Amino acid sequence: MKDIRELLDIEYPIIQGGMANIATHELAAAVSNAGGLGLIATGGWDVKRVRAEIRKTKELTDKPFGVNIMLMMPSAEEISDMIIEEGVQVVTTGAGNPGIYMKKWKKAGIVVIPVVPSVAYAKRLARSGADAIIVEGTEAGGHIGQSTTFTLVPQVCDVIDIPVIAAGGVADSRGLDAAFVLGAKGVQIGTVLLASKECPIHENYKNRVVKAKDTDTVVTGRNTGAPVRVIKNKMAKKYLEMTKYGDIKLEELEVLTLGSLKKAVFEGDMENGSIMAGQSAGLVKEIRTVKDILDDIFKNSRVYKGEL
Ligand code: TUI
Repeated sequence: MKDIRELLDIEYPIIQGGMANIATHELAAAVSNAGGLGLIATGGWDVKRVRAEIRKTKELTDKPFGVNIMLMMPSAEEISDMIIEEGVQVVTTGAGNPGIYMKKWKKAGIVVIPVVPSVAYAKRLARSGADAIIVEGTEAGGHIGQSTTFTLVPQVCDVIDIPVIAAGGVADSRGLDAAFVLGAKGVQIGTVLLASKECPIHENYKNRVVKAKDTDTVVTGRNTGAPVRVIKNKMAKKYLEMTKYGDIKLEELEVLTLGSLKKAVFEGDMENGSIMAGQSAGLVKEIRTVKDILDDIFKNSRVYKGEL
């Protein structure tokens, strides 16, 4: 099986999560320049904005980077063509089935890595020609599935023969080691990067992640089919109240979710904003540079020191 560092032409087997409104060219370029795979998010953006982000990233790094396509977005199809025009080398997908785009991306030589929350989706997408699979446990921030990273990663490793990348709960070298022991060949990180100097979010958001305890996140929308993990606040309580009876439309929730995410990201509104973050927020203790975060994860890894 191909090493994902070789597959992606990167130094560390660490991929950045495609966080909507957060994973801009600044963050993507910083992660790629630090030796991981940076990603530009697309959630909430139109094709023009994503193209501009791709071009700015190319100016900031000559290392490989990718685009994460949030498949629930109306602009997903247009973006799926634009990334071919722009010569993007890697695509990760989330919140849906990328099957219909797979053929044209593969034909264009793009490395395709879907994010999935279950064994069934992992199997289906491996069969459709994915190059690797990101298996995301329910510890992750944002839109999530039900199973934990600890149980999901080995179950997926047992049934597919392409590299598995673990996501959800990884914020340090112990997380990377645990993922590798479970059979993963790489990790995706998001929450720990929220608390990075280069992350273009409001300082209040970064500080809230640093302050978070183990029990500070909550999952909204479990009963509506769109579960989203956020840090508990007034907004999360309101959201839980609104979705109590599961009779609200998914589209309405999407607008509410992305709108309130912007409040947290740009205005630093920690009461009415949606502060998406994973359970690993409890592990994040300070704001560091992206390079310090990646060096720390990789260089302290016992797997890479040959101790495990
Ligand atoms: O996509 C994510 N995380 C996200 S997306 C996001 S923005 C958002 N906007 C509005 C409402 C909700 C979220 C914030 N965080 N992670 C990857 C992920 N993919 N998690 C779960 C899935 C998933 C779900 C269903 C993947 C495939 C899938 O298949 C469904 C199908 O129909 O095939």
